[in-house]
Amino acid sequence: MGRVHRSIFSAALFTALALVAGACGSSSDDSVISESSAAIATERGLSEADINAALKTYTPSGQIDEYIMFASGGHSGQVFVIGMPSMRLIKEIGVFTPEPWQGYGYGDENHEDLFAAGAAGDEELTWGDTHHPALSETGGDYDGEYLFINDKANGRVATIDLRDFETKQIIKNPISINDHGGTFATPDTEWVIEGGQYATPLAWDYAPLDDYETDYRGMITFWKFDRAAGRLDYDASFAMELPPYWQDVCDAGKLVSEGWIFCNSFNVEMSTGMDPADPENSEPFEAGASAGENDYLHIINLEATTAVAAAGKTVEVNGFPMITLDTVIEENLLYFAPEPKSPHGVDITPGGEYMVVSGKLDPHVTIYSFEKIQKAIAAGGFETDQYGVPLLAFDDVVEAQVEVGLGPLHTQFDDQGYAYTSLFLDSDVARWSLGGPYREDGWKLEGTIDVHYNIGHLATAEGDTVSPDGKYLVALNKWSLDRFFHPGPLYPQNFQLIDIDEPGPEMQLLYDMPIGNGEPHYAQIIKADKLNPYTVYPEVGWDPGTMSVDPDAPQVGTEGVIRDGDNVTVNMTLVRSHFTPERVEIFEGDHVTWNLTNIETSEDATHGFTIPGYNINLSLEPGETATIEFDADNSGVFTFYCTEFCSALHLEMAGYFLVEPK
Ligand code: CUK
Ligand code: CUA
Repeated sequence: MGRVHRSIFSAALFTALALVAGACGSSSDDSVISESSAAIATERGLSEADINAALKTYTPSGQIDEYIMFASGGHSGQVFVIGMPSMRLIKEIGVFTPEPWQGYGYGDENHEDLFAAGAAGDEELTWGDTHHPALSETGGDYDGEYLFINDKANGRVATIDLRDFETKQIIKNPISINDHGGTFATPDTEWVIEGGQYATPLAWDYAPLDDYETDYRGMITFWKFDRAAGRLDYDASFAMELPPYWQDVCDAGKLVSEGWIFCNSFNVEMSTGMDPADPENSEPFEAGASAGENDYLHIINLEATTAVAAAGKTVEVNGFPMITLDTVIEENLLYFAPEPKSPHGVDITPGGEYMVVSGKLDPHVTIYSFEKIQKAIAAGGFETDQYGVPLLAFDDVVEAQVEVGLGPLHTQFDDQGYAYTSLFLDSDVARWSLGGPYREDGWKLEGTIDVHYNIGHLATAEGDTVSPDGKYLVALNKWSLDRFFHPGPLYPQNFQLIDIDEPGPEMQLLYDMPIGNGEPHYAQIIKADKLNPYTVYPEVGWDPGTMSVDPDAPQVGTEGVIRDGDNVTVNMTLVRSHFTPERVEIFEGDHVTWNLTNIETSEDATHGFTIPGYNINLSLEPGETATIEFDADNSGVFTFYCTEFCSALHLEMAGYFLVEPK
């Protein structure tokens, strides 16, 4: 695993550099560029592979990355936006956790509303565990308009608008306290799937673990997406009750399998963990939940399911429609197929023909055929599980198994008919060839590449669409050990960029990017030119909550302080380098509504606004309006100021907020 240092510069490397210099068209200085570059390479002990990697990733100042990766931020509760191949962090989008730079969650009424909507009952939640980002799709390809993400810890989903890369919606699942297998979008983003994880009684209810098999339930929730509104439509959404297996990661069928949803599961054993009162007759989860040879791939007929929900064949649980397990079975909405040894992840091939599942404790990937699944369903005559769900026979539905290595987890695809599976235990990525319509030499391992270390998900460019780009793969590694300076005992995660362009067994490691802020799980990678975000908000007085002009937003000439009894309204504009008004004088106990508009129309002319001692902090992007509301309970003199160094006289962009004691 040690890297090779070459102190003596090789002839091959010199040639490589000369060729590059030639390719740049500066033929007259070839030798000059090569020699000086060679000297640097020698001094730094870089190998030829290092130089190639540098040439493939170095992105000169002013050059925009070809791809943008949206990575979940794990227990940061956020989403990371990363340019590829440079692997530069461009933004951390505040989602489930307040984010101070964006002024996200520090008084702005829009954000207060978001966090209130995401509360679990009376409990406001200020963090999440983001796992699976899902870009909106049109015809099975990313369209660059929206991004969804789940909060595994608290069972929530969020919607992010990619016009301004801001979170617009947080929904708390009314039935399930946690989730995992979400979010996944159907090929036209009609539905956003939130799969479950740890079974619990429905609607966050109580039931003793002794009643696990009768009172605990699994869950999958179907959120209807209203693209015109840019929101998940709570009132048009519904849930499906499932047996209390631990549903895990899901994927939506596409092309030939469009209209179906696939989720893997584990703990079909229905282990309830170690019972301290009865250690002789119970087992810890790690043993109990992986005792059996098989778990169940969940195969859900989405079209039939949405029809059943639309027909009102649901019950209300915590005010939310749910298709009961009995109805699921009666209406033939769900089928199971055995999956080997503690599966994790199900990924659908670009054409939708195959479902790839990995068993964490099985060195194979198992490939199911959608055609065979349909034949088996049509043939009927099934066995069932103990709840009565039809169980398809393994041999009837499996197309192939490929031995890839130890601890296989997740799979992605490229444009050459290869699949890539992460191997947690081996710390490798396996490249293997798809069969059927993809490659003649199908269903065999091509090669592996070391990653550092303990890889979870991986992501290829547009790798879970109907038309993957290939080219790059990112390994999302959990441990970084000897890769970086270690900042104390909490080590960063390691994103490794890998070149997958050349067919065959070889792949090339290009770059290591430390992630020092949470543990990303999944990522999606979109061609940058599919994104079309605003440079400034379209009009001055723009409310990012409604994505339209707020007619009441302060504008030049309408600034001032208005008193109505104990209610004070402040209307303020911001422009380089002053607030209007600069003095706000009120009385202790007043209720304050403070409206602000950044009246700038220049790119990047953002102003901040903070009132010390009141935990108020906003970021106002060009054109943006925001409102804060609070009770002025603390008397004194408070110096508000602009927190963005916006101009030469930025320090003068300040004012006095005087709260006179009663
Ligand atoms: S999960 Cu973390 S490595 Cu939440 Cu998709 Cu597999
Ligand atoms: Cu505006 Cu500093």
